[in-house]
Amino acid sequence: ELLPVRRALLSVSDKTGLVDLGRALADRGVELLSTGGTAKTLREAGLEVRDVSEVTGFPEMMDGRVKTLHPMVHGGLLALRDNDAHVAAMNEHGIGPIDLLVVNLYPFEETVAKGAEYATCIENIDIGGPAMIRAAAKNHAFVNVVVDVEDYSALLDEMEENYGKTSYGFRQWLSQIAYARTAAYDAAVSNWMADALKIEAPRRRAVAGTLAQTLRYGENPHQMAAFYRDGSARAGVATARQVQGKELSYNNINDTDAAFELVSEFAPEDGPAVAIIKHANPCGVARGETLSEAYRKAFDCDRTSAFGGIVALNMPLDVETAREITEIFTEVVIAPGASDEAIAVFEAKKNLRLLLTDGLPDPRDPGFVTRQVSGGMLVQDKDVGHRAMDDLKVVTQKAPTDEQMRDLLFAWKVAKHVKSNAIVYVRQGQTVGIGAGQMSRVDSATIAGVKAQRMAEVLGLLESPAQGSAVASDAFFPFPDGLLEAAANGASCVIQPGGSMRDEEVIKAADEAGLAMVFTGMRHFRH
Ligand code: 93A
Repeated sequence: ELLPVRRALLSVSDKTGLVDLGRALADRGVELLSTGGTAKTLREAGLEVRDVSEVTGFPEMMDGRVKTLHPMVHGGLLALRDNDAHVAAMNEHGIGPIDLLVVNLYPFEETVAKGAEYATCIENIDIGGPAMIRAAAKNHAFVNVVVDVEDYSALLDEMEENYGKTSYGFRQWLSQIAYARTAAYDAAVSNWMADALKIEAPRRRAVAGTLAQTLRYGENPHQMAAFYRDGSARAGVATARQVQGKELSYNNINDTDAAFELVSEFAPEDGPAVAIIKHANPCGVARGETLSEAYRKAFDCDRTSAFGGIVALNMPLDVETAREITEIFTEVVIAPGASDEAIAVFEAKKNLRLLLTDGLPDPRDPGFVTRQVSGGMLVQDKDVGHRAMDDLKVVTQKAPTDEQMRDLLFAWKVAKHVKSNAIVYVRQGQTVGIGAGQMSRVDSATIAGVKAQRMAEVLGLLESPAQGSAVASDAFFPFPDGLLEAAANGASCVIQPGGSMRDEEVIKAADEAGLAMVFTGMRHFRH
């Protein structure tokens, strides 16, 4: 699988590092082929180069639009070296194999960024370059393709390590990068045209993924929207079967995803769990002895908000839970399966959307999260951070009891799925107050307390269910005030990352308030 590099074709718009690369290759005895400007630069540096036009027998023509688009080039890139017919074709037509392609494309993105005119942008759409890149990348069994100046050194290192040869794994790695480049390039062209033509329909935009559904509208009715699948097999809203109900809306898809990702934090082996989501935040999460008990407890946390919510279950929907759910208006139910009787109960509610998946997603499966900002996007790892009992550090005089510990970990898992600043009160496997998305952590603690008070009123409880609760904070308390607010609302134990400059002050306040507190050493911001 180690193959020597004998012949290279270099055709680059950005000449950075070109001469050094050309010289290093020439020193290894690699024959260099090149297009006009690239050949000129190499020759001026005293290197020996063959013109592609000599190889093709055609001059570069039409302002360079046609220079490498020729069987002498593409045959050399695409021929399978271990295929008799391919080798015979090469011999018959005098096609020499090309083992290394170094291309960087016409600077289309830069040209657009400079505000160039339409015709100039069009001229900067590279055709021959991507054609060669895609050919070489397809034939990575034999061919190396480098599309980024940054990767010149990796190529030379690989050749250095292997006495002028490259490995199959290395060529595969280059190939993946190459296709990412051509995909991004064409996406840039399409999006530039969409802007130039003022095409707004999202279903015509080039994004990575396949169009799954053109949505009726986006977050609001005046916004157009579409749903793309990225091809991953993860159990979730993108791969679920819709058993019944109206078409999913943009907000449904977003909320259903939030609901299912949250409930999947609770392994079915540890018992039934239910999450109810409104506006991408949970308004109730609970465990129960049975699924219907878990649903009832999740619903009780905030009955008002649960109206029109999205319900996610960590185990197949049963008939009792189905009956409970249909007692109020619910937008979507998602579960890893359902019994026939449960499905029959839902049939009476024609609008209720029921989505069934094959199992739960693994909350620790790695992945990426992207977010659009003007002029680009942010990409980060999915938050797969996880804390178990052993990772927690007790920092107060009091240590949590076993029961408190269970509630703390439960609250911590929920807090990970609540928009920051997140404060979550939990008692006996049931959220009893959730404060989400506030700019101040103290306000989140207050709101969660108000929610708990309202739960007491709605259910006719004698005291706030936050009395004696476990409280989770998604990030550290920068001052004691947020913690004291939680204590005032009845919290008896606390889970939070720790790591504030004022940790000592906060710990002291916890001790004085008689709280047990544990540090996770890990934060779960979610914005
Ligand atoms: O105009 S093209 O689309 N037609 C081609 O046949 C072709 N072959 C290479 N552009 C083509 N190229 C591009 O020319 C390469 O992708 C590279 O960006 C550039 C290098 O040209 P030069 O060597 O003349 O500077």
